[in-house]
Amino acid sequence: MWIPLLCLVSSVVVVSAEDGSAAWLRYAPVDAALYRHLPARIIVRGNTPTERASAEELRSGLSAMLGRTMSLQQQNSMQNDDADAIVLAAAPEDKASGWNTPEAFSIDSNAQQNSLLIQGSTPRAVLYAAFRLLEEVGSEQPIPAHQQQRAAVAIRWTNEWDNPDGSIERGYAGPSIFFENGHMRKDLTRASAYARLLASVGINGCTVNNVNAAPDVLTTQNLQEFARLADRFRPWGVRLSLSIDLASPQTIGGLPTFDPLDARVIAWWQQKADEIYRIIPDFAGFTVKADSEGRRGPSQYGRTPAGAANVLARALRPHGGVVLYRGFVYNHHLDWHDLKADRARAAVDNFARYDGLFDDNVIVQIKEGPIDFQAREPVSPLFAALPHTNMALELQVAQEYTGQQRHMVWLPAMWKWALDTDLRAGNRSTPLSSIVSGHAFAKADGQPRAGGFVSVVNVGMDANWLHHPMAMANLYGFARLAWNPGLSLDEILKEWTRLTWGNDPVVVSTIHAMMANSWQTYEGYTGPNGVGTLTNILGYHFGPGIESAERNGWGQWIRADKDGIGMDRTAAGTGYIQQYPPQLAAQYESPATCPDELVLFFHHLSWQYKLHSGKTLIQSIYDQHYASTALVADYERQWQTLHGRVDEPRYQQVLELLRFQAGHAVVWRDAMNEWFHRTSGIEDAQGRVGHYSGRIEAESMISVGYQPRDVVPWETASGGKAMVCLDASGCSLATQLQQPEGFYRIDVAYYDTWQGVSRFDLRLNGASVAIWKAEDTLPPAQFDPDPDGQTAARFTLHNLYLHLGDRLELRGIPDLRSELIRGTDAASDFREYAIVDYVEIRPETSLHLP
Ligand code: GCW
Repeated sequence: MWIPLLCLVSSVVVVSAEDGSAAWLRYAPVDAALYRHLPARIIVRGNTPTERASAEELRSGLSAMLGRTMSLQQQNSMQNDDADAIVLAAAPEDKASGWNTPEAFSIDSNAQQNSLLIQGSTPRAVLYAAFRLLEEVGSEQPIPAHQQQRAAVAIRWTNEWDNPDGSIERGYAGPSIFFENGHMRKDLTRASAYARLLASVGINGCTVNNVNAAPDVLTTQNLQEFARLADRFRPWGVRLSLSIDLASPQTIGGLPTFDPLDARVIAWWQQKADEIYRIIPDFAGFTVKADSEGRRGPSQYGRTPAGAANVLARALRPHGGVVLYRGFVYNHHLDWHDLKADRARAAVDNFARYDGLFDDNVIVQIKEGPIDFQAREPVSPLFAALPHTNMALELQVAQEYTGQQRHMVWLPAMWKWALDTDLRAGNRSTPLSSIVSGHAFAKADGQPRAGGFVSVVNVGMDANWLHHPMAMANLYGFARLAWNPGLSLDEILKEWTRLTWGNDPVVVSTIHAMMANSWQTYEGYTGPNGVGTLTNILGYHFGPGIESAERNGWGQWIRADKDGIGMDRTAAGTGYIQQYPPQLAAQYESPATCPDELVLFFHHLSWQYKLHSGKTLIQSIYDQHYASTALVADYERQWQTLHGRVDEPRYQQVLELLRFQAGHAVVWRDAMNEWFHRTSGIEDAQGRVGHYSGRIEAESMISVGYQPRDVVPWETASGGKAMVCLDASGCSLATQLQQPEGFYRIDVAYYDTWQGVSRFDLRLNGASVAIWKAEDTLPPAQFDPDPDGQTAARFTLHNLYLHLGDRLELRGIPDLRSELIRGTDAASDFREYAIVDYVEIRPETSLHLP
């Protein structure tokens, strides 16, 4: 089966090496004949930095893709020399209303003159039109004779959770592109490149610092540093915004209070806003996290979110600025014993009563689910509870609970599912998309409310921005949905693929097949039936760590015991379901009408509960884990069919990540199934859980030097134990093959902890067959010194020919050097002990490409 494929691959043109930094702006050559009528001359009427950037982008992009030289001229409208030209013309921006006027553009061709007229409602809109044209050419799509587009909402922002020291909260792709050692980076080249990337998909605002804002963000000195960044953003139409600490009037203003309604505090905010606009004239506004996760807020003075937000909003209003006030306000010291306590209730409980009290330039920014970016959650009921308030949807491109840019997960599938959810507010059709675009609850004058789309992105210094090349599809998809939530997922994914990986139809269809259902697949091995991502919620949020959800104040409880699992959020339980409009509440209230994929979010069910699928809950959990890990295992094979069709460095990078994901998915599968099995006491009807063919626990191998160690939590090691080596010269584990002669695949489950670099040597009858290092370049994205669900890794060797009685030996050489902890000044005690969990020897089912 593989042979003809190899022949096919060899006939493909050689593709040049890339590092992913160009993302979807590669401007690779296209079939130029498709665009032979496109004029070679570009005329730009205006002279703002943004219009100049639009014209230059068009010139360089078209020249590169079409392989011909495009000329560029700046002309005023009087010259009227449009024949044989692409003409860019923008209306000036109205600063006062600009923040709430979605950009619009048109692209019209005039066959007689052979011209293309691009008109934008603002310079920024012209830029979007230019990028649109480039995307059409780049993806070899026809250029329509006439097209008109208008953004669904005016607020299309990213939030970057970057800290002044250069670290990024929940950042998985290297340090900040903005900050270093408490200051703005000297070299802001990457920041400019990022703004261009954002502009290319219509993002017009960027909050550049962590919502857990440093207290001194707003000092004059810092504002001057931010001004340098705003200068970099400006040509690309990206307005800079800042996360602020509501206590600033006290911490940096020297006032005795930060009570938002205190006259001195009000005056302080006004003066601060005036100062900001003197330094950054196009400043976009503030993002506010208050009274949440230990951050101080208005509740300290008995004031409301509306009271605090309006003080800020009034200070910003004369300058055209806005306040994005986050709805993520909850108590993380809840009492686990209280069956009525429920974190999911917090948003509605804390905000609904203030509906209508927020000023016009305040937007309440609400995460899509009531908890926190889990693998799946229902849509937050707060969206239906604020009909007289501007609302923005907060999503997370950063894959905090969804694989941290080490697992391939196409998140727009989740977002689209949320956007299409009809909340039935007022017993009428109100899909989430209509709410966040401001149409569902129009203002008294019939005009749509201000709406918005915001995503936490957390790009870093990794050349390709997000570490996993496929993660960039999430940034692209977020932006495209923010521009037009009506776009189809297929359209978005295929367009991203064409621009990122090329127009080869095999590439486009293969990547589509791999990614389209990857969210549901990830959900299948990490958090079934709406229970939440069963990760270590007290730490990394990456690998399995099921019971970390229970018995603490954070309220991500799953309430599992031998009888069943799930939070009871019905009227008899926490009452959360009643926060939804009546029709949706009625649907969710009974397990009989609640969709299977959400049922554990709302209900406490027995393990033997029969789902709509006809399976018992427990069997469905087992089955979903096996089915989804099998799908992940197949990604590698699918990707290998593209070898030679995409450039080698990016090919290899994705291949390695997919291999890691396949192994880590098995870690998840076994941890989850073992835990559910032990907790429920119910056998897997198919006999898989607890019975792993060919698996030999490290602790039962013939050991020289290795010693057993308990792993915490137990389910993250097979049998709850692993073997560690404390001998600098190395240790070994051996076994003799009990199976008949043939081709085998060998999987070694080991732990790759940060810092050290352990080495492994797999030997057959004394001769080395594979050598590898545990060098933590893949998992985890964050520091973890222990063997657990975050550091569990896997090495696979295919096609090893073995005979009965062969001796297989694994040598592990630990790293006992004491080093500095990466990125800190602390000396490391966290050496790496070449830790091994098990070895699996299974017959090879099909021959594998090397
Ligand atoms: O998801 C949680 C994260 C925190 C984050 C918080 C928030 C910035 O674990 O790291 O803090 O949400 O959204 O404010």
